[in-house]
Amino acid sequence: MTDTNSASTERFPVVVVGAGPAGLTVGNILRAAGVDCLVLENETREFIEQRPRAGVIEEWAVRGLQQRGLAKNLLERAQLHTECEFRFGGERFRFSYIELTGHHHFVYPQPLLVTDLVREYADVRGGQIRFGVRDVELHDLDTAHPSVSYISAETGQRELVECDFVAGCDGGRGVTRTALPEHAHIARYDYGVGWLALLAEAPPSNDCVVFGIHPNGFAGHMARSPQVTRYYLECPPGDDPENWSHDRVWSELQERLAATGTGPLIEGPLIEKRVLDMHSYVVEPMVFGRLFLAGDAAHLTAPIAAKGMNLALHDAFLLGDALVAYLTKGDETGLDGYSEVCLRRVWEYQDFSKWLSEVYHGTSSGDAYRAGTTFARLRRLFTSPAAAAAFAEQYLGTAAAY
Ligand code: RFL
Repeated sequence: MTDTNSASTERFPVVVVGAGPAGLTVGNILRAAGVDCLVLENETREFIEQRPRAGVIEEWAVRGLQQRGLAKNLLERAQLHTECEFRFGGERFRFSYIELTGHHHFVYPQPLLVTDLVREYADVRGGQIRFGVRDVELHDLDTAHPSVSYISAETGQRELVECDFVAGCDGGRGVTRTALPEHAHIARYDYGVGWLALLAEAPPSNDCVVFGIHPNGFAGHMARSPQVTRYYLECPPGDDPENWSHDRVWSELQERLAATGTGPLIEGPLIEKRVLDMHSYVVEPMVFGRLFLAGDAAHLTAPIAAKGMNLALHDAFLLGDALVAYLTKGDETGLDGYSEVCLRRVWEYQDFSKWLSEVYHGTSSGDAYRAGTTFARLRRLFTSPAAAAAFAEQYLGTAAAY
C-alpha cells in the first residue's frame, strides 16, 4: 500500500520522471496525440535549460525530431559536421565521412535542445510539468495500477499521482532504476580512464572535430559554437579537476593536439572543468512491470563516441509512439517489443565506444602491445576503404538495420 499525506490524488495515464532529452521527447509525443502526462523534474527550469553536455546529434535522430515537430530551431541553428581529423605521430589525417557516405552530423548544444523541448511541451502543447520535486518514489509497478509520489516544491507535502505507466527518464543518477527488483540484470563496463571535460570560451581552432592520440593521453577538440569549444583531456579516473590549472590544461592541449601544418590552439577562459570517469552500463530488459526506462536511466554510454543523447532520443521515439499506440488504440505491439528493439542499437553503440576507446587510449596505456594495435587500427582506417566505410557507418549510426 502507498502511504502519503497527499490531500488529493491526481491521475495521469503516464508519469514521466526526468525532463532531459528522453523525458521531454516522450512527453511531447504523448501531448501531440492528446494523451495527458505529468513530467516530474527535480531541478529548476532555468537549470535544465543551461546544463552543458552533449552536442553531436545523428541525422536519423534529427529526422525523428523533425517528424514529430521538434526540430525547427535545431534545423535553423545547428552546425553540420562532415569531417573529423585524427592526429597521431605528429601528423594530421582527415576523415571525410560525407565524401564516403553522403551523411553528416548535426551539432546543437544539449541545453538548446532541452530549452526547445520544454517550451514545446509546456508552453505550446500544454503538458504538465513540476520542477524542483524531491524524493520521487515509485509504487506498485508490478500491478496494473502503479503510482508515483514526490515531495512538492510548492507545498512541501508528499503528493501522490496514480497512472497507467511510468517512464523512467531520470538519467544516470536518477531513482527509477533503483525500483528494479534485485535480480534485474545490469551489465557494467569500466574503461579505467578519466576524461577532464572542458568548455572553453574560445573559438574553435580547427574547422572540424579533432581526436588527438598521444603518449601523454587522448585529447579532443569539438566546436560547440563560434565562441565556445569543448575540449577533453584523458586523465586518471577520479582525478581532482583542481589538479588542472588553466596553464596546465592549455599546455597539455597544445602538446597533445599538435601536428605538422597546424598552428597553436586559440586559448580562452575555462567555463566548465569536470572529471568524468569513463564507465558504461546496460539494464536488460529496460522494462519492469509498468515501468519503462529510457535514455541514461537504462543505459549509460561513456561519452567516448558521443552516443548517449542519440540513444536517449531513439528510446524516446519508440516509447512515446508505443505508449500512444497502446493508450489510444489498445495496440500492445510497440510496448512488447520496446526493450528488445532499443537494446539492439544500444549494444551496437556500446561496442563501437569500446573499439574507439582502445584507439583513443591504447597509445597512452604504457603497454607497447596495445600501442602497436592502436596504430594498426589507425593506419587501417586510412588505407582500407572497407575499414573506413565500417567506421563511418558506426560513427554516424547509419547501419541499415540494428
Ligand atoms: P538526462 O539528460 O540526464 O536527463 C535526466 C533528467 O532527470 C532529472 N532527474 C530527476 N528528476 C526527478 N527525480 C529524480 N530523482 C531525478 N534524478 C534526475 C535530471 O535533473 C535531468 O533533467 O538523461 P536523458 O534524457 O536520458 O539524456 C541522456 C543525455 O543527457 C546523455 O546521454 C548525453 O548528455 C551524453 N553525452 C553525449 N551524447 C551524445 O549523443 N552526443 C554527445 O555529443 C554527447 N556529449 C555527453 C556528452 C555527456 C557528457 N557528460 C556530462 C557525461 C558530453 C558530456 C561531457
